[in-house]
Amino acid sequence: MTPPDDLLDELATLAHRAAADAVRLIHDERPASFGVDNKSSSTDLVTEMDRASERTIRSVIGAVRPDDVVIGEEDGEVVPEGGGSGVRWWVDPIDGTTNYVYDHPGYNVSIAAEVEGEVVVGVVADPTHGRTYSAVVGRGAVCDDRPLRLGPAAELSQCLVATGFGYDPGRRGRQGQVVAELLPQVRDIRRMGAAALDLCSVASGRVDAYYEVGLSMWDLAAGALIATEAGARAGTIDGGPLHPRAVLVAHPDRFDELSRLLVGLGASDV
Ligand code: LIP
Repeated sequence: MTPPDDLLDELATLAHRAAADAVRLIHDERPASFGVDNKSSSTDLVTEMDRASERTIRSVIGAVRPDDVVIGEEDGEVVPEGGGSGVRWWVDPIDGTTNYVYDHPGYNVSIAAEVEGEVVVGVVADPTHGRTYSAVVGRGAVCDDRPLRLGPAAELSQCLVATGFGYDPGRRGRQGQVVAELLPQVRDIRRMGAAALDLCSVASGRVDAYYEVGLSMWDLAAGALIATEAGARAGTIDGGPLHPRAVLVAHPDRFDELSRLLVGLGASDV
């Protein structure tokens, strides 16, 4: 059941404020240098700015809604005393950290609010392109103030498809083999290095579809709501309900055909 409008309004306002404060920190006030560490592999980066951004977001949310659960990429799940309010936040403080380290366009701040297990608000702030994508469940999706709505589906051979790769060298090799088989069958591939931006690119028609394996919910939650509120279908590569393990987001008229192709290429088995 959709939450009451006043709660949706409060969560949306808070998500926008937290994202704006985080963008100010990581982009507008970007320092000349900052600490960079590795996580799961030598190519899986985290910076002091990821951590500072998440602290900022947690502070903004906590000041207004101290009883909410916040799950962030860097500091994990923090459950307040008493077990929480039923509202849970998914936070990727810098989605596309490698892009951020190299100052390459496309890194973003991704914040989603979930009520009783349903994502109802999503904000993705993309400062290098000067855009903020957002959606509230049942109210559609926008890029800044411009409504987002998918147009007609492109033929599969004319689809521009975004994807991403994991950090494990072996998995990356297998994912590269899938791309090599896919490439001749679609218009082209885009690898933008940030899942939330890939999802918002489907919503805004900058790509026709996006698939990726091995995401986390904080990569996915906000962008998937924005894409579905813009008219896209979001699910797993094999056509199941949306799950971070193997994501496919595409025009509803092209989803099944692309799913069959990707399943046949072993895209979800890498
Ligand atoms: C990134 C994702 C991207 C994926 C990268 C990385 P992070 O998230 O947004 O789609 O391909 O490997 O996982 O780690 O930069 O927040």
